[in-house]
Amino acid sequence: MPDPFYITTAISYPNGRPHIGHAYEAIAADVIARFQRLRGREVRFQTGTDEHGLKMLRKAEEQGRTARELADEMSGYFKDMCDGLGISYDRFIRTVDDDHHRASQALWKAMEANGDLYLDRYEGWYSVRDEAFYDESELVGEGDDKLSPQGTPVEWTVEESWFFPLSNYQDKLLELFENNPDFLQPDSRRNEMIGFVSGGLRDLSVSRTSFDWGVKVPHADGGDGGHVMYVWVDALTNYLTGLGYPDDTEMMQKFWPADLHLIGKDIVRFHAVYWPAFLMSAGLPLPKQVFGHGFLLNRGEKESKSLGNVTDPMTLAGTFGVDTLRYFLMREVAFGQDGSYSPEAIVTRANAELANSFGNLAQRSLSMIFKNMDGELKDVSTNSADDELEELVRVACTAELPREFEKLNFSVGLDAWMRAVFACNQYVDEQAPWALRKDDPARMQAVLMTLFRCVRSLAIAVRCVVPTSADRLLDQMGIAADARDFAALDDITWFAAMAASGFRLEKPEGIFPRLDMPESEP
Ligand code: ME8
Repeated sequence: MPDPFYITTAISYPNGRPHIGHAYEAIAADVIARFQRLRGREVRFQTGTDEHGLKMLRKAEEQGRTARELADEMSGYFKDMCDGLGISYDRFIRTVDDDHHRASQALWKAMEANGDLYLDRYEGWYSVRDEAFYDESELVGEGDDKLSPQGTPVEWTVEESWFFPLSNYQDKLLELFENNPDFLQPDSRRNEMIGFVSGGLRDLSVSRTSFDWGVKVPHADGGDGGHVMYVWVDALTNYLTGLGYPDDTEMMQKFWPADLHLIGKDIVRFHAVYWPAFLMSAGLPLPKQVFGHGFLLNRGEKESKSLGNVTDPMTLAGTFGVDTLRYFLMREVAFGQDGSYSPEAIVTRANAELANSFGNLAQRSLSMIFKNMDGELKDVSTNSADDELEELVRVACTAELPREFEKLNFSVGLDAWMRAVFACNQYVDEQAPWALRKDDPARMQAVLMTLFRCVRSLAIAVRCVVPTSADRLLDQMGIAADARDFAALDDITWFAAMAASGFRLEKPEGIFPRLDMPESEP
């Protein structure tokens, strides 16, 4: 049995509705989860919302309601987005969940038992937008215009706080980055963090006393001593909560350490510095990989309310189709780098690759089998042109695409897949099966059966990216629901068995419609 696989996304702040960046991360994680399932691994996939902290509290106050009311409403939109985009999560966690409070307190106690928490007074800069403490030396700008390195406002904060001795972990973290380059990827983010940690680490304030919207700090007398945890302490713990930490040792043993924390580039510090330090302190193994993906921009610009260019991802999905959006995002952007989207880019890519290439290949192949062979499948002998094409498709679907997806190089993997689609279309044009119908029906059958087999392989390989469309196609082709994974692509007996089963294709229906540019900007 292949190893189980645990993947998580960041948990989003539900202080507003989800934006395209949230959709992008959820889709990428879902593609990975589905890909690993296709490889036969037992996958656990977690996403959710990060609901505590000052950012949520302030937003709720602005709106004249409680943080819990705001969280309940907004978290629902995030869950709806995931459901609408076909995100195959096993748990949608909310940090207000009871088991999450218990897990966070258990992690706290483990760090305390290791002698790693002490009480002191915090005096320094805090950015509510980033929920982050910054050192004076990291700030940009002067006087009242001081900003965090992320460009967000900071405020001077003074309060009693528990501290975590991050400085004690500096050498261990540097060792981790040096000895285990896979721990933090891509390399550019790793280098950035090596620089940050080498510059020296200050102890981290890990509790707050000026408000109470958070997980209560467990206190020896059973109270909280007036402290709630710093929101990032509880937020990061969500990855353990979902595995039943600390009680469910079986689940922890099976899925921890996580194989992959997929996050955006702006929160690498929390995942690659704070999180491993907390885990080391608590005596828990470290995640195998943190991957900081790039940002998605709207026509090259950051979306913001002031620019008026904020796009609801569900509107985009409604306009272009969920699978089209998923395909576009995975294909267009070199994963790890920033990328850009626009309606024109989505329409151009979808029409060129999904409608005109793969969709057209599937539709014309199945239509010809339906019309010229009464939908019957025949196990007839092939020639070298047929065998070469099948080999090319086999390599693309079972070697190139999986190799690249394993490295999270989605666009490169899809490029290999697309080249195989082009090769199939070229083969159709060269073999011209429609012209063989009268003079050489046996040859026509060989060509159409070759195409049937190739379309099946291509559909199975791309299922993790466009699950609904690929499954509709495979349904039409009569491919059993439990024979749509990479193991099925290695099976050499399936076609003979299917041809012998008496299966007949019905009149096929197109899977990927041609898109028109929407009249107004979605
Ligand atoms: O950071 N393109 O929440 P969040 C791509 N609650 N990804 C983007 C993006 C964009 N334009 N904008 C944001 C938080 N993201 C914390 C996480 S995890 C224990 C706690 C990504 O709602 C961002 O990098 O601000 C992050 O990975 C995720 O969306 C949620 O961001």
